[in-house]
Parts: sequence; structure tokens; C-alpha cells
Amino acid sequence: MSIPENQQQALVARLTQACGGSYSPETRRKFYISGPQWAAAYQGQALFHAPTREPVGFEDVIRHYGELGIGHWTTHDTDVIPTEALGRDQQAEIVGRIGKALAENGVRCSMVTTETFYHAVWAASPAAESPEVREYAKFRVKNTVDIGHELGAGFAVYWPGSLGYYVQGAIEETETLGWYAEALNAACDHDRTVAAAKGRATLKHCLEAKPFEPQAEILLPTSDAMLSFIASGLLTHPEMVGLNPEYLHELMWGAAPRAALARALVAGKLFHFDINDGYRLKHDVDIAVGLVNPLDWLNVLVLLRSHGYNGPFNLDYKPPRTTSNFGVFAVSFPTAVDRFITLWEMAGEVQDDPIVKEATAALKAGGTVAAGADPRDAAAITRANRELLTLHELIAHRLVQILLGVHRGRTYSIG
Ligand code: 3MF
Ligand code: MG
Ligand code: MG
Repeated sequence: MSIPENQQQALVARLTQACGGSYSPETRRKFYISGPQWAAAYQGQALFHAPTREPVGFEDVIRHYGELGIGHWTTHDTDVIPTEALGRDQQAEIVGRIGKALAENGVRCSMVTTETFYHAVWAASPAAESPEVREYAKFRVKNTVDIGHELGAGFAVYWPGSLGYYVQGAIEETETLGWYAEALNAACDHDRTVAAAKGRATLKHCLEAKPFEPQAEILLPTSDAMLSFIASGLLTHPEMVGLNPEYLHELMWGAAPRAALARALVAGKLFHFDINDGYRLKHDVDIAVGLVNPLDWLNVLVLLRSHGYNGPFNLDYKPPRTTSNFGVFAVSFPTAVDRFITLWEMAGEVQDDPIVKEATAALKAGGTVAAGADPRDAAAITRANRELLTLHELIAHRLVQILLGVHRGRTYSIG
């Protein structure tokens, strides 16, 4: 029987409720999870896609986040301030309204970011040959720092966007990277001045890499490229600059996201983390966290928990085009947050699991080599550890059991 239009939301709400497993807004607020303005306001448009949803303004987004228990909000400068209004009186008026909406809904602005990919001014990148474009880029990142301090943010993120090219030869990469660094240096210098004047801490400046889009060739395509850029000597305040890795951006180029995060951790540069999901070697499909690779996500969170990384976790995904305006806040955001929290809790179970613990400890203890054995005897060392190494596969099995709930007695057709 067909479902009348006016009964469909109730059906979606009832089935969402029937799924169970949802956390209260109070519980969700205990996590440092942020909801981007652009994710909730995404209308489903793309190169080959017309929008499928109506526009939604920041007041509605912030109100919904507050109700759902998403305690933090993030924004590009141009998500809510028209490009032409940036740095002008209209900006102050809009920022005032944002501050009011945040306060009314108990939501805090955690991160601000500069759009350097959409507007035509960035056609030749934010580090274009034209000095005017580069001065304008400096104005934009400094202005974003101002907005961040005004709204009480702790983080500024930079996805360089169009820092790259379609055809080779016209630009010289080392020069372009130097120019890009100049914009970041301007942002950090300005931040130090503003923070000192306001008696606030400086922002954490976080670079976000993406390998394939929106140019054909990208100058800083991976988090590792950005680590080397931070350490290159081009930055005047490298200590203020770290990373905002995005799970899918690393997966896209074929990386193990967990290993990319580990490299950021050992460099002390894991400042911020965009959470989502998708597929290797595909475009940026921005699927919500845990819908494609829950086992890999579980492993990522085990790594982060064991290194004390507790957020921010920024829900940088795109509600699918098939989801309605109603569905964005009734299904898409709450289920994304709840999957994340469940995976986070599971990661805690992995850390506490007696089997994983004993197996890991045994592997680290290693096999017993005969006293007085020759340390150059590779065959003896191999024999001494031979049986222990089977534990690698057993640990992987155990992680899947934890993901499936088997460790808590869930069974399938046993007996
Ligand atoms: C693009 C992204 C961006 C960045 C954002 C933050 C629109 O794939 O991931 O989201 O996260 O620009 O700087
Ligand atoms: Mg992102
Ligand atoms: Mg992305």
C-alpha cells in the first residue's frame, strides 16, 4: 500500500525510534563532536546533481544541533556571511546574530575555516601569481581569525582547496608553496596580536589535505605532505600549525587512515579530525561515519583512545541526496553521532578486552630464546616466536567479534 505524503515523516520517525541504540542529548554533549554549518545546509548539489533539499539557515542548524546534543558548531567564513560582506559592517551584524543563536541553544563555535575553493577569485588558487589575489587571501584568513575569536572558537582549519592546477607548466610549485605559506604566516601573526589583545589563547591552525579535488593536481595532497610543509621552514610559526586530517581524504588516495593518523600523532600534530566514511580511490563521497568501514573506524578509535585524543570530531559529511530536509535532523545527524559514540565505546571495550590484552602483552613479551643463544641466529629467533604470531589473526577476529557483539554473548545458529 502506498504511503501518503503526510504520513511519511511519521513513518521515518517511528522506524528510527524502532532502531533503538540512540543516546540522549546529554550523553552526546559529553563528546567533543562538532556539526558543520555546511554539512547540515548541504542541498545535494554537485557537478552532475541538482539540489534535492531546501536551503536551511544557521539559526535552524544551530537550533537543531542544540536539540540533538551536538554541542559545537563549525563554519566557513562564507557559509553564512556573503563574500562581499566579509570584513564590513554587515559581517559584524551577522556574527552578532550567530553569537546570539549559539548562546540561546547552548552550542559553542569550536572552529572557523576560510573558503578558498568556491569563489571565482580562487580560480588560480589562493596562492596565485597575482599579488592582489594573495593579499586578498591574507585578508580572508586574517578575517577568519577575527571571526573565530569573536565567536570563541579554538581552531582555524585550512583546506587549501584550489591550491593546485589543471595543466602543468604555468606555475612553479616551490614559489606557489612559499606564497601559500605567506598567507598562513599572516593568519598566525594576526592571531597572536588579536589573542594578546583579547587575553585569549591563540587558535590552533589546522591544515586539511585532500588528494584529488577540486584541481586535477594538488600541491599538498596528503596529511604527510602537509607535515613536511609545516616542517619545511616556510612557516614563521610552525608550532601554531598542525593537521585536521579527514578520514575519507586519506582513504581516497589509498592510505590506511589509522596509519596516517599515527604519523600525525607521533609528530604531535593531530589537532582536529574530520569524521566521515567512503571508499578507496573514489571521489569525495562524504558518507557519514561508520556506514562503510565500521571495522576500520573501530580500529581508528582504538588508536585515538589509546593516545588520549578526545576530539574535536567534526562531522564533515554530506547527508545523502535521498534524505529529505526533515531526514537531515531526524535521521542523518543523530544516527551519525550515535554510531560514532557506539564505536567509541566499542574501542574502549577493545582496550579492556582480556583476550586482546593478553594476546598483545604476549606478543610484546616475545618468545623465549634459549639462554646464551647467539643473537645473530635468525632461525632460532624465528622459531622462538613462531606460535605467538598466530595471535595477530586471533586479535583481528576478536575485533570483529567485538564489532558484532559476540563477546557479549550474541550468537548466530549455535547449538
Ligand atoms: C572538502 C572538505 C571541506 C573542509 C572544510 C574545512 C567542505 O572535502 O572536507 O569541507 O573540511 O573546508 O576547512
Ligand atoms: Mg573536511
Ligand atoms: Mg571532504
